[in-house]
Amino acid sequence: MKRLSALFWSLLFLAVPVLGVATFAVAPAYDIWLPKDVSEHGPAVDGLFYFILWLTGAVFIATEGVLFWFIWKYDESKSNGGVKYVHGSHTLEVVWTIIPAAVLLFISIYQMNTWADVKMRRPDMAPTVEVIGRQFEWRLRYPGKDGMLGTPDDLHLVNDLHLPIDEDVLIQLKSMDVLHSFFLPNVRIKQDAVPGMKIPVWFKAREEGVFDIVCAELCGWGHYKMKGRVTFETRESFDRWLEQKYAEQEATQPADSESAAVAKLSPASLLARR
Ligand SMILES: [Cu+2]
Repeated sequence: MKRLSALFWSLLFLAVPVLGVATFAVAPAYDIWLPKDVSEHGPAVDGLFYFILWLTGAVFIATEGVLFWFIWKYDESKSNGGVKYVHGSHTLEVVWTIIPAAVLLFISIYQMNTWADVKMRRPDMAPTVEVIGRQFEWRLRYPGKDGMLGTPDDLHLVNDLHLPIDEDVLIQLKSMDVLHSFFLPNVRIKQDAVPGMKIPVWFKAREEGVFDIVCAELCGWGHYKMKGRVTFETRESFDRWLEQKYAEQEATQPADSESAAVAKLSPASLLARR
């Protein structure tokens, strides 16, 4: 009976690494693995992800294997008498403190270049578009004909982001209310939108397509529906699209240019345009 119980518990613990590894192995076949990447820096980010996954995976399998082996080998039925208590091993503790510390130090140095590319080496250019998180939508503002944000000729849109491929794009990210997280899984971009801050986000998309914009921060009751869409397209069709949206917006403006400017700035007109 005791032998049976040892068998049960050791196999149960062995099932954790076996099923865990199996899940990872079949995930790509069921299309629940990383989403398609179409960005320039994506391979570097994915490379880091896989490196850390393999490293932690190996440690996970080793520790789970040891756990299984100890439960299997040292079960009570095979015990010959009392338990011997030991005080611990100073050497062992030093070793298993220094090894993880060294590994963490290595990872922090190894990832620095990728981090700098994604978060520090900002391209020297004016923002392509301003993205404003708001419960529960993504508001977009493109600079108008004057190429400057914050002027009366800005183009206002909601949830329908378009960006050109094969060139750097710079997004100015803001939040109108609470913390949101601007997540573009297909270009490996995730950045918190923080109230009161203008945060630059940049990347280069390399393929055309329509992908999701997701909010990755639980931002309120409607968080689940805070979904937009990003369309990556060639420069020519991006310019054509901008032109068309601009004309659509102009068509809905009052004829008088001064009242048009005022209307664009008032919150009531922003709401009306939704
Ligand atoms: Cu949100």
